Amino acid sequence: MTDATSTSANTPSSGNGEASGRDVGLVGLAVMGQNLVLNLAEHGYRVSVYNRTTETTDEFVDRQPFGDHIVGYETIEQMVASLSRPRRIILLVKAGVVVDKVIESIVPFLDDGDIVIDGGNSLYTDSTRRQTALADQNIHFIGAGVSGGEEGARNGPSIMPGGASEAWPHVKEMLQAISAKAGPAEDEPCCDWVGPEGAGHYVKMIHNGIEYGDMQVLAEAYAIMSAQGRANGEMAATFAQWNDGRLKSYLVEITSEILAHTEESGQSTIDLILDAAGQKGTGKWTVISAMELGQPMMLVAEAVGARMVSSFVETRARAAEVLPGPDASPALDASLTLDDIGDAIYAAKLISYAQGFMTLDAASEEFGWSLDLGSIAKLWRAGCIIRAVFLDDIARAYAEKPDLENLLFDPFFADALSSAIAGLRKTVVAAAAAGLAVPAYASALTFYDGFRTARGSANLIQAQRDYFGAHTYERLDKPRGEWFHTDWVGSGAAAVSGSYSA
Ligand code: 2AM
Repeated sequence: MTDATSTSANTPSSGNGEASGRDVGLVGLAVMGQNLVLNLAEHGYRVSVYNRTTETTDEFVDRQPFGDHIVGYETIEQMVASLSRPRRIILLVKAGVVVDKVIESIVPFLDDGDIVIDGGNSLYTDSTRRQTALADQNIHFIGAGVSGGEEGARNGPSIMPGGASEAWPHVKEMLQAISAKAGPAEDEPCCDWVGPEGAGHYVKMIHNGIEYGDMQVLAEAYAIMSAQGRANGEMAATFAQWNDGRLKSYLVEITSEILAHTEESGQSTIDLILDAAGQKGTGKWTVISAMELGQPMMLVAEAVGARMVSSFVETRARAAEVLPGPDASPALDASLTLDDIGDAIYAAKLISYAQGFMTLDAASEEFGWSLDLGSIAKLWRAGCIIRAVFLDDIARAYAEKPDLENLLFDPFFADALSSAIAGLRKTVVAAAAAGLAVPAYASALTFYDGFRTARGSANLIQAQRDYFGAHTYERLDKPRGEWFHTDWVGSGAAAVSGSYSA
């Protein structure tokens, strides 16, 4: 790399004009882009911005309060030329082919060692591909997951950068400056290097999958409490109370506010919203990846599935007419307390995070990324949608034992789960008896019971596979790794007819 000045562009420039070059470029002035630019400018960075539609650039630059800390350019070439080297250019454009198009349009104006940071919601495999392709041209590519929505982008998101590690020293200070801060003194940046290739976007994808799960877990608590006849105000108060304890989190907090919100007429807004959930695909991507890695991220899978079922609005209305079941409201076990439901939320969440971290661990192994699971938990403590006190405990668990086999084996979580699991079980039983769908809770409980079963029923699956497909099986009375086939029909079910290597 021919590089370049130094890492000085990493710190905000002192404002001595264009001669020294501007600190950072940003392409894509939709909501996330605009807010990230304002955040950068507020931290003293001089940002050069470009948007395909120039009117958007002009309107934004005219309106913003940071003067020449934010300058708009009509062409990519001008924007690139305004930057000090190594140039740092953040892309916040629509995920998919647009990212490739924008990269193509920028690269001719870049020099060796310049840095392109994709802060959009790209699929991690695309980021891996882009990093490899740009490395061939001596351009450093960083795929950075950014979570926190509009508000996070403006005031401090969680940032999960991965890709060309050579570029990290040149962007570290800037990205950490604009990120959310966590920890007792709120001075620990929720931004740290995640790993090579598409690791940053992978971790962001898992974050989003977990977010689907957390949302479904809360929606099921709402469904149960509604079926128990509790008023929205009471539920709002309950969520607010939960937000004072171990469940303290952004999603619990906003759920309380949503349930308390009323229209001018006095009617609850929540009661007027169609019960059909949208999705943009990151939950589905998470589940696909987990499946590919052999990891049962089933709570998130149920959350994705529940959104799909919710979208069948007309079909559900017809099914409600013809498919019988208990009448949920009176049948729901009146003895199911708010504490039981709080336990169900906590236990289900814990199991979901354990599944998520199992997937991260497997991805780290499969892709050779050496992910630091404790550091990832730390990145999610503030700024992002799943931020919660809970993540401090996960970070602590991995800090104490970096090679922790499973989050559920951490003594704090094992203890917490053993006291909350009874509430989850009671909740699932009550909901099932009442005919109320609680896919996330039921899935969490089933995983828990399966995971803690030392001798399960898969011996029958193996026998069936061997019966119809001669797939062979291992035996309890022989060492692992020796494979046997039985001639089930011919010489009797007990006969072992051979041993095979795996
Ligand atoms: P626009 O304002 O010109 O539509 C999110 O959609 C961001 O991606 C917007 O800033 C949008 O620019 C940008 N974008 C979408 N498609 C694009 C394309 N084909 N080329 C460049 N930018 C694009």
